[in-house]
Amino acid sequence: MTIPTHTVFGQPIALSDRRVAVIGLARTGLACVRFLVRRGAQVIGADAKPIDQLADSAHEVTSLGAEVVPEFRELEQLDSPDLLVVSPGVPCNHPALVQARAAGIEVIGEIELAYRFCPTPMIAISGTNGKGTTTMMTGLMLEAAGIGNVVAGNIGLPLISQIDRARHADVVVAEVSSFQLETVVHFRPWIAVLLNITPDHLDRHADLGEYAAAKLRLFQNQTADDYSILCTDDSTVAALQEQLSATVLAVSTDSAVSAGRLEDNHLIIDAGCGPQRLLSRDEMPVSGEHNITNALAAGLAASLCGASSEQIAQGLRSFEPAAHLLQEVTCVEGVRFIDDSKATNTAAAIADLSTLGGPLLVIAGGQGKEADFSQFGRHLAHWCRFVCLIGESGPAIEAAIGDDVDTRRAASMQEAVEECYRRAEPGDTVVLLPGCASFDMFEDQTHRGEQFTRIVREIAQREAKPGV
Ligand code: UMA
Repeated sequence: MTIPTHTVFGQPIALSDRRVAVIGLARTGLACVRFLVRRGAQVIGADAKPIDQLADSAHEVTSLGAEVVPEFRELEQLDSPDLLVVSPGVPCNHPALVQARAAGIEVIGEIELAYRFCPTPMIAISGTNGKGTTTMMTGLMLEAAGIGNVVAGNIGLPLISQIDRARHADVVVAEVSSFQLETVVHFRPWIAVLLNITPDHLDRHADLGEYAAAKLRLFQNQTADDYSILCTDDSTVAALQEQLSATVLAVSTDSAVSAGRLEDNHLIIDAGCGPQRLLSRDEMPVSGEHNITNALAAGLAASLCGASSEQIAQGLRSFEPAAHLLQEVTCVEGVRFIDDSKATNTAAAIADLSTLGGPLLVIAGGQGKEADFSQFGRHLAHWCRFVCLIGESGPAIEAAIGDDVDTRRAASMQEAVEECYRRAEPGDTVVLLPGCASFDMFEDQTHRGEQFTRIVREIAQREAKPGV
């Protein structure tokens, strides 16, 4: 199997001397402004924030010769743009986007812009959980095979920022979120990977159906020349098998016939050239059943690019879990502290609870995204002997846990960590496992994990100097 030479389908976007408005001026928006200015567009950078909160980004935008529109709400603030490029955090039903579409102005997301200029075929990886891990694993497998690749997207590195670099690569590996998929048009990945669809972001998407529909845009332009890798242990993903135009490769740890499967406790992949054994599940560099699925999906994608089983296994062995994902911080007086700040929805948090096993002392809660907490509450009650609740969703999660487990609410991360440590005994594990987004109390999930880690390290220092 080899990487095809075809790259982009769909009309090229003319940029030179066209007025292009970029909506949102954080990581994605700034990367778009830089890209568009380099291509000769007249760029306007717009953001809902007032100018004093846009200090650094506004400075960069103006120094690039582009205009800045702060406090952006309405299309008329943009002075007749030809094209709008939208950041993932800007909802599709934003009034200005609705007005632009009604006025016949093209509205696309950053992923569509990146796709239209992408010089290589693309592997796009999505799913509610595990997409970042699978994206990283795929990159490492390609690396081990000497296949030039660029890894970017929702992992924190805007895809558009890497498109010029991709000229020297064979393939681009992109983590794509539902927010990013909502605004694609011609986007057609050569390989599309869908891991799972469970309730998340229900504050942005009207319901699970709308969220799933966004994820399905991954496949909408694929043809028989492309591949769809589906993790069919998820029933919503399994139901897609008959509907797609591309060649489907299924991954399942429960089925003996899937293209990605477990046999005698070994990870096996067959991308069309016969079964290949990767490694045994005991050799996996990360724990958790879901990571076997992630590794099989990544292995199939790498195999389609021409990587051998030895190279795929070598890449997988070199995988190290990302920060804030079941990451051990330290052990204080026999109490283990684990940072799982990236468990930002209940499905991820439930999977991680069973990976960790109990009994645990857990810090849970945050911005609830209108999730149903009943299952999360039942799992917390099963695995925990104490749950400290933070953030907006604290009361709802506490109600879902019921009376069988001790709970307490804390107003800050400091209070939550101190409370867990006060109650913990040697041999116990304290986990930051929010099951929620972070934006009610923190800048983002990384900031939340960093605060937890800092407080734990301060406790460790304090305990190392008794009497101080
Ligand atoms: N803004 C407006 N108007 C609005 C909404 C936002 O002007 O109506 C402005 C904000 O004031 C802010 C900017 O838009 O200045 C924020 O844009 P953004 O939210 O798109 O943030 P970026 O920093 O560009 O980060 C985005 C992704 N963020 C979201 O999807 C919310 C990052 O994913 C991604 O890593 C980054 O692009 C690079 O691709 C984060 C995320 O939480 C990690 N993703 C969700 C997830 O993984 O579950 C989908």
